[in-house]
Amino acid sequence: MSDLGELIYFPVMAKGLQLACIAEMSGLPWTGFTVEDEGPKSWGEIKASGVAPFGQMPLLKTPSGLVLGQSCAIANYIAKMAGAALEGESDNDYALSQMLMAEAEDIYSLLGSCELANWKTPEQRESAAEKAKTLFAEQLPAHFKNLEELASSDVSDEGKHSDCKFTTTGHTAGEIYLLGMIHQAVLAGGGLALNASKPVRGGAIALYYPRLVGWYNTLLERDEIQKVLTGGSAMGTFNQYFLDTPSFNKKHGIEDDSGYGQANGYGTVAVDLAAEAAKQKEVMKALRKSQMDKPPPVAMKKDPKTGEMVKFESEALKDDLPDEEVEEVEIEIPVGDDY
Ligand SMILES: N[C@@H](CCC(=O)N[C@@H](CS)C(=O)NCC(=O)O)C(=O)O
Repeated sequence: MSDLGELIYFPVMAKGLQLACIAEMSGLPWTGFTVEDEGPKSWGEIKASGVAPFGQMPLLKTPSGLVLGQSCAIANYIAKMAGAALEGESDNDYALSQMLMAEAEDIYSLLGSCELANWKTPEQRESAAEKAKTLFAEQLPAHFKNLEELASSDVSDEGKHSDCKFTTTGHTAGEIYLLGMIHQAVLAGGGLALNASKPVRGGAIALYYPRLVGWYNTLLERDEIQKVLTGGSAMGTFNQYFLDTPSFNKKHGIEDDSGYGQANGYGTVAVDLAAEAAKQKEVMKALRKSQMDKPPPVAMKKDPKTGEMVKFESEALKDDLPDEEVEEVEIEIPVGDDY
């Protein structure tokens, strides 16, 4: 069984979590460590030694003596060593895995652009607060929507999704890489967006992204992934890198939570449709109310003496205007299922 080598990174999830998960899922032996503050295992000394090809981590020192930089290259090298277990069972699996790895990098860039890292100051975070709101309310849901459409599942008669995955196996290197990034987005406040639900016929509630959520939960629960997340892998504990607002506020002694991280799960375009539907519903409600609060100008009433129904005309509501021509207009209200 070939050895993968030694993985080195900072003690934060950022670009390390995914690689440790992929290494663990390879089933191959590997070692690793997260850098220390001082000494030969510190980033200062490693960087100064010049071994890092781009002066950055993560790094993988392979058994042949090669030092690899760049996360995607490391992920793909590990996948090649593991074969079908991480590259999938077909060329299509391999291609999808590559596509999902690139998609995961895009999600990481989005997270990185919103000043959510654990070392940012409250001022830096505040300066990107609007950007972060857009990320959680619109950009992430748009990514989730695209991913949902790429995923497959078995659906039961009751509409329950099982065997949710993107490739034949559901755990190619690209899928594991994506899992790591989505998990970091969830920890930073994206859980609401990922688990967003909508009312459906029959009073039930359905997830917006059932296949994506099914795949995410299944993979997340795997022993290998849990081992990494609970600090049991060769890399030890990975601290959360992108912080959710409550954790950030706690860290900085800030009391108020601005409500950031709220998401509706519709995605960019559908937000407008949803707002439109809500507006139309309000208009209809107001119209109905204004009609029902008034007695009709003409109605039938029971004559107390004869007991017969007679026409009753309200003097107060009578006017001298000619009758209006009523045009039949059909109001179309968008329904959630089409979003
Ligand atoms: N494209 C690279 C980016 C690596 C990177 O940005 N590494 C950062 C930490 S996440 C780093 O090593 N920073 C320390 C430094 O530049 O000295 C990858 O995906 O591996």
